[in-house]
Amino acid sequence: MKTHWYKNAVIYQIYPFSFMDSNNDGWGDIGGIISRLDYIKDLGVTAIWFSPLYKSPDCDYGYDISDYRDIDEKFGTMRDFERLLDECHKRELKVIMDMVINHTSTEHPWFKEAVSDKNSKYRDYYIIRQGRREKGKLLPPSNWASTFTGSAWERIGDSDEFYLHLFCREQADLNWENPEVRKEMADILNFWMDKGVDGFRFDVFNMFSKVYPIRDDDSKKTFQKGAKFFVDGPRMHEFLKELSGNSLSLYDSFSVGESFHPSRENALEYVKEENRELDAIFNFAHLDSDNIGGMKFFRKPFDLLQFKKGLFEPQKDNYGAGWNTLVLENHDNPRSVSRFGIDTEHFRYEAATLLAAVCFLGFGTPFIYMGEELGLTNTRFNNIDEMKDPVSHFVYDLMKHYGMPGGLAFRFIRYGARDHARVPMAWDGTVNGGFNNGHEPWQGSDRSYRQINAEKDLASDRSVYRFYQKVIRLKKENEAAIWGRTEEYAHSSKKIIAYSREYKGEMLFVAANFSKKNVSFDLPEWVSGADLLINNYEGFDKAGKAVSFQPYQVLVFDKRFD
Ligand code: TEU
Repeated sequence: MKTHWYKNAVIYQIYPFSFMDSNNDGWGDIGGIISRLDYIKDLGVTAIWFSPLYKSPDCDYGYDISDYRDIDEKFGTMRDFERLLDECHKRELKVIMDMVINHTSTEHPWFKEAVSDKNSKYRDYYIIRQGRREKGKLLPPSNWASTFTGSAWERIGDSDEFYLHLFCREQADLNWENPEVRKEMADILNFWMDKGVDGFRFDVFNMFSKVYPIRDDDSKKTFQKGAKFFVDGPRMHEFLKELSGNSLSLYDSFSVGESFHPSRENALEYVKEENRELDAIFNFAHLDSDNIGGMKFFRKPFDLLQFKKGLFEPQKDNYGAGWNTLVLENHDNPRSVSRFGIDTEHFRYEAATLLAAVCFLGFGTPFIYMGEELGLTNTRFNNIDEMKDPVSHFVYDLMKHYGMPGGLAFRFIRYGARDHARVPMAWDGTVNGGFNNGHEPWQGSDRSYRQINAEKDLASDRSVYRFYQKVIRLKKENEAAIWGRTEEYAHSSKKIIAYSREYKGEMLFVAANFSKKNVSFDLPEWVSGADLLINNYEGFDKAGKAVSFQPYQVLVFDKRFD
């Protein structure tokens, strides 16, 4: 019986490589996570989403799985995982696992057998096609491009055949047309839910279905060659309904999908409750408001109107039909307080608290990425070799390949790199920020943990963590904050973001100045006499209905109209 617990939940994401290293080998691990569960519980969150913990050769740091039913030894054992599950549930923290089933690692036994035995049943677990010969040259089956640069096809040995990989060449796409593959996936989900896991985050779910027969993409304008043949494919809704029917709907589970450039129509269809596909999906449109065309490395001046459109559109579309998610950071994005044109140096606390209130009091379930609750900033990497993410290196090499000087290419990469989210967590000012007892971490950081860390923040009277506790408590206890319809105000303002949440005669009003200068904004009539619940400054300057908002000031009011 589904209780829809996620509708009144706040979810915390852990990237296990970088959270806490309990055996001092430089890699975060399950023992380390267990040692910090009270820190997470005290924040007030309801559930933890763990990025992949499964066996993986780490070409894409866990998002290339070689065994879906086992834990990678660097994180611990299956026994350790069961202890983690137990410790979480003891603290009434639900556990959400990351499920990467658009592709497997090429180290997965299925793939190894698929490419070594033409008659193996596993050959049809992947998308393997004959190459084309043009002027004697062997070309890939189609002109589809990988998301991580280059062709999406990799030749199998010296044969004329290729396998499809929409990400790294070490991540081979699964053939979801094959009912055996779909059954394998349902069985894997049930394996973990039988253990007590409460839900899943599905990696790039809307790429499962491809258009066949496979052919070239002749579109002139596309963000990725072939996308029209593998994004929101023709059998997506059928596959999700089947997966839900054979697994998710059999448990009180929660399912959230990471979508890859979904159409607005499909984004709604995936989450419509009557469709029984997914409970929610991630929408990232607002996170492209400081880059060109969704390419995080190509910076542009922050556009608050684009940010607001990306934040509010899904709230309006999904209200009354499905559920929504609210996210600013994850393991694929730089730190939010270091983006969006924010003057981080002078207003890190104000901006970090503004982002939390403005984003998480919207309609939907908030997702907080580890360290966001401390207002952690981007890392000052000195050169590309200090970065571990394959995408940073792929794009850096590509820029150099097209003649861009290394220094310039590095500056582009540094702005939008995923690496910023993957440096060790800053717990205190000791060696490696308290991530471990001194062993060099798998991914180095820039020692800013000496200034910004959990210990310092919790001891401060301007604590981002404590502000998050307040916002999370309001989000979980205020009916309008949970169930309310969102109505946007100041739609065309390039400095002010404001909206109300209305539910059964209760109104919440959130207003903020998303700039580094004072801005005056008239509060709506109905706000007069409302209770002020949140203010990230001491007091506020009001004359009549006009409030002079200080840089990155956010105010949250509540009013009951009985
Ligand atoms: O991300 C999919 C995705 O779209 C991002 O990779 C995005 O393209 C990337 O950040 C480009 O900068 C998911 C996972 O979240 C990501 O960590 C994996 O690398 C990817 O899928 C492949 O599994």
